[in-house]
Amino acid sequence: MRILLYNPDNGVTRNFMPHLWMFLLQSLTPAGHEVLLIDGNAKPMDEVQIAQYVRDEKIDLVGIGAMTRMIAKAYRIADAIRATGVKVVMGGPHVTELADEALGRDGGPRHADAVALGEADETWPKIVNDAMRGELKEVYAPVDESGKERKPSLKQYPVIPWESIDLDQFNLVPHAAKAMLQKVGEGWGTFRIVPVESGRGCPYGCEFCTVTGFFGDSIRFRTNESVVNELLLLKARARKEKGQMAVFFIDDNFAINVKRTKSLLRDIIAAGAQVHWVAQISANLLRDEELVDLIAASGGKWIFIGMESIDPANLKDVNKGFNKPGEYAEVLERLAKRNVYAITSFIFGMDNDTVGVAERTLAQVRTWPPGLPIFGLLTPLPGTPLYNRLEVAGRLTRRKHWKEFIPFAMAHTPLKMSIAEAHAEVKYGWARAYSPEALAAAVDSLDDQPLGYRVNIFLARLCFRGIYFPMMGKLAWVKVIAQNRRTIFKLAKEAVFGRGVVGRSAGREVIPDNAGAHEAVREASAR
Ligand code: B12
Ligand code: SF4
Repeated sequence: MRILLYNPDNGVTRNFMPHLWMFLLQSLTPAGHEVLLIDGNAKPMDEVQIAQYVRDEKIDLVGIGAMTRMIAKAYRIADAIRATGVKVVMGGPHVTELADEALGRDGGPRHADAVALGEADETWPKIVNDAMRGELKEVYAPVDESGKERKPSLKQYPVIPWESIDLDQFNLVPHAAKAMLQKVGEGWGTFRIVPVESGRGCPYGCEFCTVTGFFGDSIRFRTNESVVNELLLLKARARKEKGQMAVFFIDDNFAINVKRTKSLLRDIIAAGAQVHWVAQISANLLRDEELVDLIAASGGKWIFIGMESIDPANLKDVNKGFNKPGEYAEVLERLAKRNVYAITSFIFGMDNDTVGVAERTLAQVRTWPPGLPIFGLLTPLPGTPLYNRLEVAGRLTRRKHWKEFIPFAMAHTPLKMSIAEAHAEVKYGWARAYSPEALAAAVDSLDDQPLGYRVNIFLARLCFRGIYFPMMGKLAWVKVIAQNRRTIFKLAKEAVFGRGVVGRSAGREVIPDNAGAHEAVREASAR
């Protein structure tokens, strides 16, 4: 069969990284089938185009995976494909929780011929074989022979053939610049961020998160050897094509078992398998100095920390009391000392939030080493304890918010402010944290570091700005470059002429109170 695996775009920003499930299922497909991959973020297609593609390419089976926020698009694409007579299987966190919705058993229209519940590592080969025989079932659950739920072990992890997979659609370097950039340094003709998992599961059970329910609270790991070999494969490919390969360890909590993480990082160093990497680690696990040393030595550059709130009452409400806002600064300093920086994620609209929460949060952020703060709204995802609590309390304002996805929009009423006020807080957070002045201050706060670090923080901030202020067209980029021309000029001057007299500035990011932020706020209001 010719099988297409498709991941819809989220309709707002382009993902910087492809989705692991596609490569994983491709590697787990029984021999004798051809598997094509399309990530809608890299190759946007509408319903008419996908239907045409399926016909032109003579596709026999389509697999679609989607998070809740892309499910409406996923259903539309599935409908268009099914209308051509080709069967559609859906999987991923959303349909696992709401299989009846996808199968049209909840009174609504049917979108999928079959649904794979939970982790599909072991069910995917069965699905392909059943489809081949024309005996596709409606629901595939990861169970053992006696019908008991079984979480796949990661000890026999498949080898993803990174050396030969077509990764053209995932190159972050513009096509026009490829040939020229191949000659720069070790080569920058391609730059890709590739998802790699080293383990699954998180026992913490935060109220808003689907992970503990989906992957279970039993944590499973790949062998160090299999992870190290994967990194070596990625490095070899980057070298061969005169490009760069960075890795996002997508484990929910990369250091959930600190002993194991240290042993993996040591093995990576010993094998010379270091690549630049990003991972998600909760703040409580970053108290360990030796772990942070190993993170830096093994290539760790950015750590994503789900801080969520600076208010302990909020954290307790969502079962994340293990986060201690009092130690955030210390944790971030510990990382920054090794030139590792943090993506700090905050959620507004929590039950104890009041108007002004964004400014209170930013006041703390400004005292920390420069990083990439991101702001979202508390979102009741189906199947989470949060969803159930809000439903029982009658607080959901859009019970099926995923049917009409709106970015940065609440689906329930917060307790101590209105929905509109919560939206305004998020807007304020993004506008202030990513204003030209804030970007300049972040760069200046690294004045005692080599140019590369300052360019890195500047570029990363520009890209992250696009999460809230989508920069999809050339015009949007021109505008943002013009707004940040002073910082760009300063960095360019230093690159050409070297550095003059440099004095370390205030040490940390100090953002002028009002200057310039108005411009960004105006832009935010215009969205
Ligand atoms: C990496 C990641 C991201 C990346 C982007 C995704 C990417 N390019 O990889 C980044 C960091 C950008 C991101 C952002 C967000 N993420 Co995210 N992310 C993850 C994370 C940590 C890993 C995903 C992964 O690769 N897992 C490993 C693979 C193997 O698992 P899997 O994808 O579930 O696939 C398995 C099964 O689901 C199934 N399967 C999946 N698809 C299909 C399709 C078919 C046909 C079949 C048969 C089977 C199948 O088989 C696979 C193998 O077992 C997950 C948590 C997690 N551990 O999964 C959250 C997760 C997916 N994210 C989540 C959320 C909420 C978000 C955000 C909306 C957060 C926010 N508020 O901004 C954003 C939005 C992203 C966007 N662009 O729209 C939620 C989604 C819950 C939901 N119901 O939708 C998750 C589950 C985490 C959570 N807190 O609950 N995320
Ligand atoms: S620590 Fe992260 S992955 Fe684990 S339950 Fe909490 S939010 Fe989810």
